[in-house]
Parts: sequence; structure tokens; C-alpha cells
Amino acid sequence: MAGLVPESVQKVAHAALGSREGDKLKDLAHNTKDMTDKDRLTTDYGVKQSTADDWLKAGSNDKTGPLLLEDPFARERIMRFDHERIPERVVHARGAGAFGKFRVYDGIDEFTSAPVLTDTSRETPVFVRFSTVLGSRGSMDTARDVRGFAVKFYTEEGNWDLVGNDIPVFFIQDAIKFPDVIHAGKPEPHNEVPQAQSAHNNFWDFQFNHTEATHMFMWAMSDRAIPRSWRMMQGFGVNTFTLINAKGERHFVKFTWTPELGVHSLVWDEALKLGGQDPDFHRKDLWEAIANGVFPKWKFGIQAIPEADEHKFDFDILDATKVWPEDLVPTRYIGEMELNRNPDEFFTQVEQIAFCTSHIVPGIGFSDDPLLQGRNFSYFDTQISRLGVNFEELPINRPTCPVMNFNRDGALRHTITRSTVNYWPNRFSACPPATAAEGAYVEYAQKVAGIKARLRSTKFQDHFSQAQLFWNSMTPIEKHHIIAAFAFELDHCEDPVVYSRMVNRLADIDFALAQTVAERVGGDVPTEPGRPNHGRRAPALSQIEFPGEAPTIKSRRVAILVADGYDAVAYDAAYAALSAAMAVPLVIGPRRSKVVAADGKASVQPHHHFEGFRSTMVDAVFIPGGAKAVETLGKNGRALHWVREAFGHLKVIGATGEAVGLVEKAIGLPSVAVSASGEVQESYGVVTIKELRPDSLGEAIAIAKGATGFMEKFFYGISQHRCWERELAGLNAQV
Ligand code: HDD
Repeated sequence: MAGLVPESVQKVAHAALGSREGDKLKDLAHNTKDMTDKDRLTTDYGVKQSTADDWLKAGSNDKTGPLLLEDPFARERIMRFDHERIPERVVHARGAGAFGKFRVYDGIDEFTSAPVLTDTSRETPVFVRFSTVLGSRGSMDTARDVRGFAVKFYTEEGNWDLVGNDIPVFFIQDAIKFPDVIHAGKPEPHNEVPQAQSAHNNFWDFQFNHTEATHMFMWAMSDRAIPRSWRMMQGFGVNTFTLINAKGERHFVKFTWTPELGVHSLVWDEALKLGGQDPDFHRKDLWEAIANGVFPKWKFGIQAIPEADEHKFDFDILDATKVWPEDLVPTRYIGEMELNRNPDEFFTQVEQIAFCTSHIVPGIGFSDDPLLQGRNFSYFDTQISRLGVNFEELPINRPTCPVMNFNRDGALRHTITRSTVNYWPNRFSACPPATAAEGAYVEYAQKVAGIKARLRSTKFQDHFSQAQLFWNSMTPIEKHHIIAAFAFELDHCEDPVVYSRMVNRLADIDFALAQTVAERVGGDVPTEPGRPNHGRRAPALSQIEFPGEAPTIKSRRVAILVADGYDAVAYDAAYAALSAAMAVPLVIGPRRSKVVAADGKASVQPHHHFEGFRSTMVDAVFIPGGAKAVETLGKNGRALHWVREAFGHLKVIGATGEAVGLVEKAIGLPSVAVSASGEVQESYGVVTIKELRPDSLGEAIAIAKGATGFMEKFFYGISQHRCWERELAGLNAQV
């Protein structure tokens, strides 16, 4: 029955069933039921029900009468409903995810014996959950926050959970501080305000009181904290792990995911508006991309340091508040992950998935990173409170390889293990421990020596060098955004102690940064730097300078604004070219019912109307000409706002014929040279031409710098995500 079971899900699922990727799908099939029109309503104990509408009553046709408690059907429905919720995650409550596959293409036998990272013929099924940290389960997707990036690899040797973030460092060095950093960031205890925001007194009070957080809060104020899409974020394991090879040699490693689509962010005003206009923006974005077959991909990279070199750096490589700069330890990309299947049911798959950093497979190990070791305790513990002690038995969590042991009982145990013994050793030699040759996890024989004390090594005490490195590595635009972010955040702190101390802390990073922010938010403007800036840079930290992949507009949403009398030839040409480039053209009109073209013959049914859908939800805007259409749009305040707001958010705007005048009217800036000349013209990301005809498109549209055609220039602009020159020139209208 069409629509009852999501089609996109079935399509990919069937394609994958014959492969190793399909192993998890086959496993899940044991617990998956499709609801069909052949099904009949039953109770949980299987008895068919005659109605879902009326509680059993003692009454008559004239008098309804009281409900009877004896009604088992009604009681079951209400009781089940009353208990539908489980505790939301104490952090990262808001999120969504998808299934996919991972394959290593450059096996790293020299570092590890883990087949998931060495066997290039293997496909490993994965489930990935993305999240925000601070907000509760119903909060908005676009809040300024760190994003979680948690990957469960269902390997043939057991589950490996790599539970990372989109920012490579963390606020604290030692796990014992986690409750403090989270309490300070979550809504304040007296009034539970604010929701999903770091812009409040307690968050910044904590940051000031913990100099170790300095590096991380710089990242959190950068554009990394307002991603355009989960598909356009990097992911980082953050902690230092180890890899052990077949010879028993150990390396320290950090893991990285880098997206095929480049690393891109929203602009802040847009993120704020989307929070209200489309709070599900990120989860819908992921779903839509997968449903449309534009599967997001990430390259998987490692940075490796031989055990013997552990102390060769001026930072401690086990300190999660530090990156390993690429000029010292380059990233080697060795594999690729693709997400290609949306979940069937949110609760049983996304809500019940349980990640544990302690879940690693042979060939991978922990390090003495004091944050990681605490995490290894916390995740297991939290799953017991969220899901119960048998959480690993839930379909989404259980491994695709055999599981057998003497763990027994507990709430909601449902594996039935047939055996007369439940202990080891036993007289039957049932279920003995495995040998190394059989693939047992054997701990690395690490030498441990020292005193028992609550200590942190000396190198953990440097809290500023890398905060400066990060700031120095930003482009002018990124610096501008960070300043604006501090100005916003500290403006929301009402306690002068909080904002004035924080402004002074900024002087430890950069004098000019501190001065500018102080002027905006109040507090004493610092008169001298807190400490000298070492001046070093690491360009790979900048998301604008980060070496990108080939430019693409795949999956970018492009609005085409129409009204009655639109130029159908330009519209058709643009629509076809966008679809061919795998972008998502969205037609927006004054109404959702049919809009007729200038020739009186062609027509289109818009996907949305100007009020219902906003410019914040698209990446670029195209307006075909047509005198009557443009006249209508020019009188429509919301349509004009659309163009002005898209311009203010630095989006590329394409206009042909009469529509060029509309753009001029909406943005009203003489410095943006707009003209409907015969030639293609481009000025600060506004691309114009007098007439767009299919023959002016060329055979294939090259998305490359320096291209000359109208569509090529428009596409290249979109592929660059935003027109930063517009912002640098101070031309973005304040919308
Ligand atoms: Fe954590 C969830 C990432 C430090 C304790 N964390 C959680 C999730 C992500 C991270 C992505 C969501 C997983 C999911 O989608 O279900 N956490 C990190 C990173 C950290 C980090 C990258 C620093 C390197 N976390 C951290 C510490 C502790 C925790 C230091 C405690 C000592 N984190 C938890 C938790 C959560 C969690 C309370 C809540 C829900 C869950 O585990 O499953 O145990």
C-alpha cells in the first residue's frame, strides 16, 4: 500500500541485502514488521479488537454511563501510552540519524590488526547519530552548539562505537568536570532558562573559571557551531585512541571524518530565524538528501604518532583540549562512509541506539587520555538508566556477529539461552574464553608506573597557545563571525561580573578581539594584551581555507521565484540545469495553486508560497523574467523580503530579464552593479543576464572558477556556499 511504509527505505534496503552492509538490515528484519491493510487491530497479547473508539461503558443508547475499569483493551492503550517516554539523553538529547556503510580503501596494517581498518574488501554496516548537546529532545536543530557525530560500526569482530563531535577539542581535560560543564551550559537551575543556548550567565561563568576551556570556546563561537547541514560537517573522535598492529606495536591516533560536500555553515541571523521557522531543519535535510538518493559521504582520516614519540610535542597528546596540528601530524585519509538509508522508526532506532566509547574491537585501544577513560565509564552507565541493563539486546544495538556469555537476567531480558550452566568454568567446557588466534581482544601490555594522586601533567597546564593558534588561523570573515558571536553571547549575560571578566579573558587570546567585544558588550575595555600572541597559524583549522573537494551544487536547495506571467523559457532552462546538477529546485510563488507563464500556455504548481516557506530554507535564489510576473513580485512585500533577506544572508542570486530590476529594487545598493545587458554580469554574487535561453547554457555546465556562462557563474557561486566578498564589503543588508 503506497505511503504506508517509506519507499526510500525499502529501495536501498533491498539493494543492500546481498552485501555485508545488509547484515545489519537482515538482523533488524527479525524485529521489523510492515503495517498493511491486511493487518487487524489486536491487543499486545494478540486478541482482535472490535473498536478503537469507545471505552466499555455501563449505559444505554440514551445515556452514556460510566466507564468500566474491566475494559482490558482501553486499559492497555492508556497504560501503554502513559509509559511511552524514556528519559531523554542527559546531553545530546536532540538528534537524528541514518544507516550506511563504511569501507577502508587504504588498509593500515602497519598500525592496526583491526580488519575494519585493514581489509579493503570489507564493507561494514554503520548507524550514525548527529545531535546538538545542550537542548532537550524537542529543541531546535540550528542552535549555536557543538554537534555530536556518533558512529556505530557493526564489525564482524563486534561493535565499535566512535562517539565524536564536529569540533576536534573539548571544554575540559578530566572527565570528573563533565557534570559541571554540562550543568553550567544547560538551562539554569532556578527557572530552567534558556533552552538550547550557551548565551547565559552560567555558561560563561564556567568558561571564565576554567582556563582549560579557552580553546574550545573559541571553536564554539566560530561558524562550526552553526553548521548548514550535518552533511557538511567534519567529525572528530576528539580523544586520543591507540592502534595496535599484528606485531604488537602501538601508535597513538586521532580519528577524523571529512565531508564530500565541504564544511559549510549558516550565518547567525539565519540560524536564529530557522530555529522558529523550521526547528527540524537539520533532521529534514538529512532525511531529504537520503530520500533523494544524494547519499552523504565522508572520508575517514587518521593522525598517528608512534608510541616512542609521545613526549616529543610541546602539548600533551593525551589532552583533549588540544588538536594535533596538521603540519606536525598530517591526516591520512584511509576510508569512506556513506549514509544511504533512513530509519524505519525513530524511537526504536534513533532514540534507542546506545553508544559506548568503551566499545572497541581488537586492534584498537584506549589511551590514558583522562577524558576518554571517564567517558568509558559514563556511557555504559547512562544506557542502563535510559534503556535498562539489557540495552545491548535491543535490535539497533545488538552486534551482527555471534554473542554468547554468562551475563543473565535483569529487566526485559529476552534472549533465551538454552544451557544447564551459567558460569565459567563449567564441567561441559561450554562457552570458553577465546584465544588470541580465535580473535579475542587482548589488552596491550602497557607499562604503568607512578604515584596515586589527583594530578594532571605539566603540559596540560598550557591553556592558551592553541586558542591563539585557532584565532590566528581564521580568515578575516571567520574572525568577524567570532567577534559577532561573542558580542551576541555576552550581551545575553546580565551579570556584569560575567561579561567583564570574559572580555578580559579574551585579551589572553587576542588584544584586538578583546577590545572590539568589550566595546560592544560593555565591561572595561582592556588596555593591554593579557599575554603575547605567538603568531603561529594552522590554515587547516579554517573551514574557509580548508582544502575542499571539487565544487558541487549537489543537494543544494535553489528557490525559483515565480508569479503569473513568468518567463517559461528561462524557468525551464534553469529548472532543467539545476536538476541535472542534482540540486533541488524549489518553486516558490504567491500561492500554491497553479501559476501561469507569460505565453499563457505553460504553468507550474509551486512547491510553496512566500509566506509558508522562507529564504532561510534555501541556498540560492533564481528569478526568471517576465514583465507581469516581476510587476506582481515587486508589489509583494514578502517576495521583496525574500530577495533582500537572501542577499543579506550572502546567498547567490540569479536573475534574468525584467527580474534584474526586481533584484535592484529589493537590495537597493548602487555598489552592486546589476544590469540586464545581453552579457552575463556578476557583481557580489548577483548574476544577471538579459535573456536566458537554453542555447546559451552550453552542453554541460562546468562548475568551475572563471566560467563565463550565466548558469556556470550561478552554479559556481552556489558551490562556494556564500558570497563572502559581499560581507567583507559590508554590503549585507541588515535583515
Ligand atoms: Fe559525551 C552522549 C560526544 C565527553 C558523557 N557524547 C554523547 C553523544 C556524543 C558525545 C556525540 C551522543 C551519542 C548519541 O548520539 O547517542 N562526549 C562526546 C565527546 C566528548 C564527550 C566528543 C569529548 C571528547 N561525554 C563526555 C564526557 C562524559 C560524557 C567527559 C562523562 C564523563 N555523553 C556522555 C553521556 C551521554 C553522552 C552522559 C549522554 C547520552 C549517552 O551518553 O548515551 O554518557
